[in-house]
Amino acid sequence: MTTTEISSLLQEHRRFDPPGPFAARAHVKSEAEYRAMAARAEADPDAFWAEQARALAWSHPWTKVCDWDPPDARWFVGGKLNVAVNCLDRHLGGARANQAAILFEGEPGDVRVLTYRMLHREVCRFANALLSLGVRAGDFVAIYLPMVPEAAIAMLACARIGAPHTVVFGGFSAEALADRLKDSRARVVITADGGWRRGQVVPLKASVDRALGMPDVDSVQHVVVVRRTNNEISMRPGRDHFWDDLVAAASPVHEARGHDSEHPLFSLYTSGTTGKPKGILHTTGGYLVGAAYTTRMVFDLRDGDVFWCTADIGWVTGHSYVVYGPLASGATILMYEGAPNQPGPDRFWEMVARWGVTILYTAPTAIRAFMRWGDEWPAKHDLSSLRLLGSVGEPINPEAWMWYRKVIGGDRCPIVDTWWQTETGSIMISPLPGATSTKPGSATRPLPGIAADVVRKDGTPCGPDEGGFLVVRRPWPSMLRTIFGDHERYVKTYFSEIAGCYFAGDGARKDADGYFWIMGRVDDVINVSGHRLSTMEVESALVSHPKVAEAAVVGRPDDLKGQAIVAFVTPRSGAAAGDALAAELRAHVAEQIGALARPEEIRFAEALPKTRSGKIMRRLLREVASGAQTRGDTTTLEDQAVLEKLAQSFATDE
Ligand code: 7RM
Repeated sequence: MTTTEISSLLQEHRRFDPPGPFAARAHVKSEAEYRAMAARAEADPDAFWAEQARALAWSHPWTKVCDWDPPDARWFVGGKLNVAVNCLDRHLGGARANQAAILFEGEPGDVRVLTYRMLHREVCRFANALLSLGVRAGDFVAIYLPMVPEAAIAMLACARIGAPHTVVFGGFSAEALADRLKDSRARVVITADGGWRRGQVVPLKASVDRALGMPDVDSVQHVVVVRRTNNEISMRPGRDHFWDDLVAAASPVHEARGHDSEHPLFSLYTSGTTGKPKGILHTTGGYLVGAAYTTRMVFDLRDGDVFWCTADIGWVTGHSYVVYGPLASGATILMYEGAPNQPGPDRFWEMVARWGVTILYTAPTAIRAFMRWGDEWPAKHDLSSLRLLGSVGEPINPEAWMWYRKVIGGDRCPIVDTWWQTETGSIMISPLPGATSTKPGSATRPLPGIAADVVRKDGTPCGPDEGGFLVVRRPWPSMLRTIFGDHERYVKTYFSEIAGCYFAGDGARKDADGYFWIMGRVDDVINVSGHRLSTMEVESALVSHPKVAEAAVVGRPDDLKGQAIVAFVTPRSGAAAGDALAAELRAHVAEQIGALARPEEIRFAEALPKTRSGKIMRRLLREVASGAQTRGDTTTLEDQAVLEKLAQSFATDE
């Protein structure tokens, strides 16, 4: 955020109270109720979390709520439960059995509806199919699928048999997939022939084939292929199987057993400050307690809701609020495969009206795109089914917040701006829609049970409006347990910066009302359209190109994406800087990581500015990238004089 943006946030005084009719029916109905609940959680966290955990079905009771041996936590110790049973079997007893669990719409407009009973059968069949491939509890399974029902079915089937999944976003490249397969040592990959995106086929199976041919990708024994786009693919006999064939041969009956509360449920890779993405590991009991509790509280779920979280299952938001949280709560979810502007900019609004969506949860970057496309698109559709709106992934600017409230929510729906992370597993800071009065741009206050705070480097609390580090003082059930295969990095990244606290990597301030204003990352992580990327990751991709000698990547503020990637590149001698090389490098990054990491702008420089100790001066480059911006021209050769001058002005404090 720029200084002007921060000062405009400091002047944000608008407040919106929960609408009366909404509050009257809500789970938490008033500020007083919120305060009482938060105080109860604060006074006896174990009792509070035990109460939340009792909302789930356990096959064996826990003996201890939380075993906290900083920085290692175990939750509901000794307890056993099955996540798929909680999301499915538990709902089959009464009327919910025939209620829709998944409403699916593909990008081309094809529709499928699965009731809880149908979803349960599909999950049992696929669980048996995985067993028939030799998958056992503890084996990792990679999922590389478009947003189709099979994605949720595969996740739940893995959970059912205790095989942790690692979902890889379908927009990631073969190289990125290979890295994740190597690190997780997945035995099976579940993919599709392709997925639909803006009318084009995303050739997923071809990427899997390439990934499996890369050095050291040697753990995968089977590939399961969902037929989706019917494009031509190659199938290797013995290794590759069609989903349909496996499932046709599998029984729809599967007796699930409870898994230990601390049994790994999934790992999900996310960017940190180094080039190598880290596998964030979540476990069974605590994660599901967190996902279910927050879904109920933050989205105020009730019977009849149609919940649409627009995130892809490749991100943690898709894990917690497309699949696990809503299904554990017996909700009806809407799942959409494609782009928000295919075939037109009103695709979302047309779907909200047609499916009768009551809760919409999306990202600021999408909201800003809708704003730009114009009010006429939502205006064409009846959005009166909506009763609650949510935002996640990056700070939402007050202007977008106000637009969302007025144009989409008809000034009637509360907005929940939810702050959380892959690492936290579930929402941490958010309004309770029936209780919290909201301020545009603020995620408001921590949920009951969450001990979030803003502190100085020495761990002492910041005063009102004093910027500091966002931390969490006490463990919470859905916290990550480790970075897969690198516990030392877990300790160092999250529990070493600020003594005695979990450090989130974000800067924030609390205002005089105790409301949190998240200011963004304080590390080298950038947030592009709500997607986390590390500058190092993009730099490693750039320097792996033969024509690049050195590269430095920074984020610059972007009206639409939040941040845009700007790369400063020094070409190797003999390589000509220019549009052709820039295009080649952008394509190279897309191939190495995925299209979302493709730099918006590449600037060539004869040399990069460095400190005496040889560190690239990123802070300086950030200034250059956001200041001396030449629109449309992506390949400016940096003026060395400008860099040197700036370098001098920074040299003292970098
Ligand atoms: C859920 C998710 C996490 C990072 C986090 C923040 C930023 C997320 C908000 C937000 C301001 C929000 N997981 N972030 N939500 N910043 N307000 N409501 O996004 O692991 O992919 O990213 O995203 O910087 O640290 S994530």
